[in-house]
Amino acid sequence: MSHENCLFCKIAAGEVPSTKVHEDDEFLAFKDIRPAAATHILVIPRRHIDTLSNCDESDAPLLGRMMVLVARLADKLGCAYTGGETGFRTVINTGPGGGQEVYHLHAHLLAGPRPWQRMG
Ligand code: DGP
Repeated sequence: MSHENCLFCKIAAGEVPSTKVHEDDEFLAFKDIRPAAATHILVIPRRHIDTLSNCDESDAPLLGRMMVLVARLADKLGCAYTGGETGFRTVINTGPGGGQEVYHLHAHLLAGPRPWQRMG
């Protein structure tokens, strides 16, 4: 998918609305429109990278900073691992076989009960 038609590029540019939880010069984090857990945030680089499989060594610093940001956001959102039963999941779906729907690199930050665990 080209940069011009990329949904997450449009979200990063503010052309498509989102519920932001963080933004800086390099990254944006916003709530997933289809939450699969009580906390479900997407962390994206502003720069268009389609998929993790197309990253190389030159992307390593960005990927490292992205993972550190995920951890800092987990702190901020109150779901960091601080002992006991606390903690969160980080998922990067890659390609159709990995369930990737949006071809702009993003990390899912998920924490808390899944919707079906909160029912009843
Ligand atoms: P993935 O399968 O890893 O490509 O996940 C893409 C996620 O993006 C999926 O959980 C739903 C979310 N999503 C799709 N469209 C939108 C949108 O317009 N806004 C927001 N906030 N999230 C979206």
